[in-house]
Parts: sequence; structure tokens; C-alpha cells
Amino acid sequence: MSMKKRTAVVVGALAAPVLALTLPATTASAHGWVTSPASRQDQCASGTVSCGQVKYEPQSVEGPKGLRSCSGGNAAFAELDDDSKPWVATPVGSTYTFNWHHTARHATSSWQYFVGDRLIAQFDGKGAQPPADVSQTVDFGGLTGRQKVLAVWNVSDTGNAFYSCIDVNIGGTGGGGGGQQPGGCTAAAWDPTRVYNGGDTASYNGHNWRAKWWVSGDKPGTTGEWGVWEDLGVCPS
Ligand SMILES: [Cu+2]
Repeated sequence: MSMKKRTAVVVGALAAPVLALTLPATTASAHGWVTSPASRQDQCASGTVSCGQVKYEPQSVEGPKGLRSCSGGNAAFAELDDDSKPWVATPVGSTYTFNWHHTARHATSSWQYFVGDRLIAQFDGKGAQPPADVSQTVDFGGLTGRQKVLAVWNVSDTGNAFYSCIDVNIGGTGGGGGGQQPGGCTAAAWDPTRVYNGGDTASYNGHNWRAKWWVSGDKPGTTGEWGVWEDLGVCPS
């Protein structure tokens, strides 16, 4: 554990009782979304695509279980269902690792991945509380080209689920897995073993990134808006 991480844990432990007192008991305001490959609500939050309210709360796309919609049936987030918006498709290979960030770690029955009505992957949550960050490797089952993946996080102790749509280009430029460098990226591909200092750049998931301070091992795009990696935007193609 790095010194920064240890500090963050201590701060989190001190802040937790305060949050417990200030949030209403019935709150359902903080939950989770797919941060990489960048989901539609993540592209809203990062400013890659201009959006309304969802840009402030990419974690809030919650609806009853069993839907097949990017917005989870929320009228306020209907733009997530709009395929004509300039969503950036991440180039991927035949499999790819998806990362969920859970801002509230609700006990989980499963995570599911759909393309259309086809279930392409499912992960059992065993009714347990998941870690804040979960990585799942999805096999696209032979699908190719541009596809819209609907990732669903089924909470086990409520009737609800969280919805996150991710646009991917299977077999597209730079495909073959995480960390490969798409054609237009100017920075060298992100290296999980390298130490980056503030100002260093790397490319990852079709974006260029700049480290704000010392970092090693933390993937660009998983540390959040206030995290160490600044998103410099999509690499020009
Ligand atoms: Cu929640």
C-alpha cells in the first residue's frame, strides 16, 4: 500500500461516521457505474460528451431490475439512450476487462452484460458486499464491430439495479486488450509497472492521460475526477 493510499484510508475512516449522520437513512443517492471502458455516463462526467444532470451523478443510473435500457428508465437521464450522441467507442479485442466503481457498496446478486437481448457475461455477487472497485473480464462471444454493451449491477437487498451502457468497437484499431495503444494516441501506452511523476503522460483506453502527481499501478480512468490521472481526452484518429 502506498503512503497516499494509507492516508486516504485513514481519512475515509474518520469521515465515515460523519457521512452516516448526515445522509438520510433511506438514501439511494450513491451507487456505481462502469468507469472503463468509459461508459456513456462516464463520458458525460468527464465532459467527453455534453450531457445534463447525469454528468454530476454518473453513479445514479438506477431502475427496477430487468430493464434493457441505458438510462434505467429515468426520464432525467434519457439522453443515455440516445445512440445518435457522439459516444466514443473504445477499441477492444475479443475479450476486455470492465471496471465498476461502486460509490456505495450494496450487497450484490450479480453483474450482467448484455448486447441487445443476448446475455454475454454474468458474474455472481453471492449476496455479498463488493469492493469499491470490481474488474470483470468479458468475452464478447464472437461479436465484432461497433456494439453497445449494457452492464447491469443487480443489488441483492432491493428490487433495483444500476445500468451502464458502454460503446465498444470489437476488433477495432488498438484492440486485443487493455493498455494497447490506439493509432492516434501521442503518449506511450500506459505501463502498470512504471512509476509516473506529475506531468507524465500515457495513453490508455483510447484517451491520453496526464499524471497530476506520483502514481504507480493505478489505471487511468479508475481514479475518478479528483484522482491522480487527468483525462486529456480521446486520442485523435
Ligand atoms: Cu446506492
